[in-house]
Amino acid sequence: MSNKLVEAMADLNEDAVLEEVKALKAKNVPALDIIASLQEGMGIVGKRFEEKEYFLSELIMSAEIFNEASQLLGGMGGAGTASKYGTFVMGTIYDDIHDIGKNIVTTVMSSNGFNVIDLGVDVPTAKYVEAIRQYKPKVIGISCLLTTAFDNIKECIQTLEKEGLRKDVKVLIGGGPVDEATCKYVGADHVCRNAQETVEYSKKYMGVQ
Ligand code: B12
Repeated sequence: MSNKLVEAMADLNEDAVLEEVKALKAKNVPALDIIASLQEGMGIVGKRFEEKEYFLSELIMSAEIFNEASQLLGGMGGAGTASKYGTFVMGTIYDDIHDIGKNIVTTVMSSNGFNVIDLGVDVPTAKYVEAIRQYKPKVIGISCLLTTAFDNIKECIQTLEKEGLRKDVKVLIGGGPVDEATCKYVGADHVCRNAQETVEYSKKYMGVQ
């Protein structure tokens, strides 16, 4: 973890963030480790927002800085784009438009050989149902950053059950406030803290190691 990068991200110091990302890249620090520091910084941004030290404009700024920094990281060091594993369907649940974490997960999954179908943000249940019928994935991912949208994930998973699709698909969830208790509450299979964990669990569920 680069404390310098965590602090620069938390302070929304754009120049310092970009400079430090370039410096870490030059030292061959893996892209996912750099992302972990940026993610930690974003957590502090969130806390400052909660404590009313930051406002919506700062949240927007943090997203812009994060996106610029991840552009410097390019493909995030995967194993190439040829699809050697199964299909992974991913989206951010409806009422939620946070997509930075989702985009990292989809990029890393596809660069690790998964065929990724990205449904975007604010995804209604019907779109998950349609995608599961069409692409027949063994694993799907639902991203959620808002506690107020937990019930939406629950509704989505219950609908998959009603439609007879749940037994054939593992449901991974993730996003800042999501934890084991959320996983139990919404009826998902597993919660992943980062993209690498998502790759590992997906390989396991898809029967490849
Ligand atoms: C940036 C940001 C925004 C940006 C988002 C821009 C974008 N394009 O995504 C903007 C400004 C749009 C925004 C808006 C809002 N936000 Co906001 N936002 C954030 C912030 C600061 C960072 C989120 C982020 O990108 N983190 C970095 C990424 C890399 O981390 P991550 O998403 O967790 O993803 C990683 C893992 O979790 C995992 N992962 C993520 N998804 C998935 C999915 C699967 C399947 C798997 C396996 C893994 C996985 O892998 C990722 C990579 O490691 C968070 C603070 C926080 N602590 O998260 C608040 C936060 C999420 N926002 C919050 C709020 C309240 C809002 C607003 C309601 C504010 C408002 N008053 O309007 C709106 C809601 C808009 C909406 N309807 O969705 C609250 C939510 C509180 C709560 N308890 O629900 C937070 C927690 C801030 C806070 N502490 O108060 N926000």
